[in-house]
Amino acid sequence: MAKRALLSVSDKRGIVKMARGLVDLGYEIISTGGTARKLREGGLEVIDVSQITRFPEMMDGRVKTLHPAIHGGLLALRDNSGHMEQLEEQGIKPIDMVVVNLYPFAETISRPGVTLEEAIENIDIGGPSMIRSAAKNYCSVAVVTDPDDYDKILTELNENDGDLSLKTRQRLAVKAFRMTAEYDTTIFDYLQGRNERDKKETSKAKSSKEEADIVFPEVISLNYIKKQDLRYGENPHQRAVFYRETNLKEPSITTAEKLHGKELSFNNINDANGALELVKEFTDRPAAAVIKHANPCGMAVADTLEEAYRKAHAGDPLSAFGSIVALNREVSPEVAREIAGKDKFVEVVIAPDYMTEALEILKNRWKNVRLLRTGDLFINREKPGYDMKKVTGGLLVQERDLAIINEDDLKIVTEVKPTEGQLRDLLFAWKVVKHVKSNAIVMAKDEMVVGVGAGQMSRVDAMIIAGRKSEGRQEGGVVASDAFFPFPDAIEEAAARGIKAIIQPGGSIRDDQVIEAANDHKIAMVFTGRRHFRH
Ligand code: 93A
Repeated sequence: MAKRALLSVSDKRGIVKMARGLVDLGYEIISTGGTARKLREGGLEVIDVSQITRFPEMMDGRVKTLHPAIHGGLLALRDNSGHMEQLEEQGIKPIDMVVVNLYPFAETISRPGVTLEEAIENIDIGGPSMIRSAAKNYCSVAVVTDPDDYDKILTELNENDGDLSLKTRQRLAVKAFRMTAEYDTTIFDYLQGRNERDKKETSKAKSSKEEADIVFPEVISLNYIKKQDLRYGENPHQRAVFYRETNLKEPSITTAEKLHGKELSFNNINDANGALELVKEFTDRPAAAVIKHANPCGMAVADTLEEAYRKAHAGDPLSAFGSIVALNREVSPEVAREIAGKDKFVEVVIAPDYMTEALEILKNRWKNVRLLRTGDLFINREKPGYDMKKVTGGLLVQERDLAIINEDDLKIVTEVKPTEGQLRDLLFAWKVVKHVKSNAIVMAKDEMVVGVGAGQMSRVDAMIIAGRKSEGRQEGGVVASDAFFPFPDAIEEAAARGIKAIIQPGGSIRDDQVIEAANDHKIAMVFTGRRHFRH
């Protein structure tokens, strides 16, 4: 009996050549309206789906292939005599291959001004159904969903007497299920986003301070798709893979495009993520972050990106060797020259974009440096997604820490008030300290980080380390502490270093002693009422 292939494609690229290849191998071709027309124009003989189903294509094509004559032919187990007898009884012939791609939903919704009706009409039902039927029965049926695979498939069919190996069919099935999962996720995202918009339009507009809606599902299911294999994990003896979250619509380390350099490692990705998330916090000024082991060792904002990077590097030049650099503006040749300076070594640069000459400078300086482009940076505060932390046998899930404060949220608790320059530096340091592992202390001066104490088990140690890092440069500067001071000892340390203002959440039972120590040393202190642990 001749083999049968069902071809039904919206993207008609390469379909005539594919069909001709199948016909040459002795396949009969079954096809839907537009695809059949295209194939006939290409001079091929085609059986219409309506001949198989004995039903016309109905309701503007909404129902064309949704029929037992199609799905029976796809789903019947060839080695199950019961299944095969039932096919015979109903006069259904097996279908050995489907070549299907879907209504272009993603393209449709990305068109400006698209209506809900247009979007809904582009939700493909029959296509995914055939793809899933064929993929479920991959032991006997081949499912081809990607026009880029046609040539490879034809080659294998020709080498193999018109058959594909079981391994190939399985690979195609996996690809197919991945594709339909992504397709449905796009629909889900779009409709959910619309529902949220509709809700907002009918109710009062939300103030920017109000938090985004967040749903914690009862069961966490497939929202991650494999992006790439990694050479290894945090250490060479750990195997590892990088997954992409399908729901997040925001520039991130997962959407960044690699323009140059070696493969990204597990640690590169983690560090570049930390660097990028930090500079994303600063939209109104050019900002540069220098990251080592997921903690900032340098960070600055300035009037120009070049100046911001220069200050960020100067924050801790020793630690900056082998760092990951993130920038929140396009990289100019001047900035590239500054990054590529003598005695410097950078592992990764991540930025919204690069001027051509800037790219050349960095590529020529280091053959292996990874250069990543993100496009314009923003934080999607409406749909920020989750933050997750793996524990053995479980998963902790929380909202992302996107809290922001401004001057009005601060409570001055000391006799001395911060000056305007100190206030600016306090708010700057507060944004940075959120991105430092706890216990965290950031010393800053003139919108530049001069010392960081990260990941300490006691706050006073974090202060001592930040002080040592900023030796001689912190005089007259400010301190940010990610959580309250349990004792006044860290204030004494800050005072000994010439610190003039401190920002911290407050809320310790010894706040009065802490404030008293600040008053004694003429240090201005402000409370934020909110802490930023990060572990
Ligand atoms: O509207 S549908 O969901 N109903 C169906 O029964 C059906 N069968 C195939 N869409 C359906 N298709 C899709 O039509 C395929 O997935 C393919 O994208 C498209 C091909 O239509 P045509 O051959 O008429 O261009």
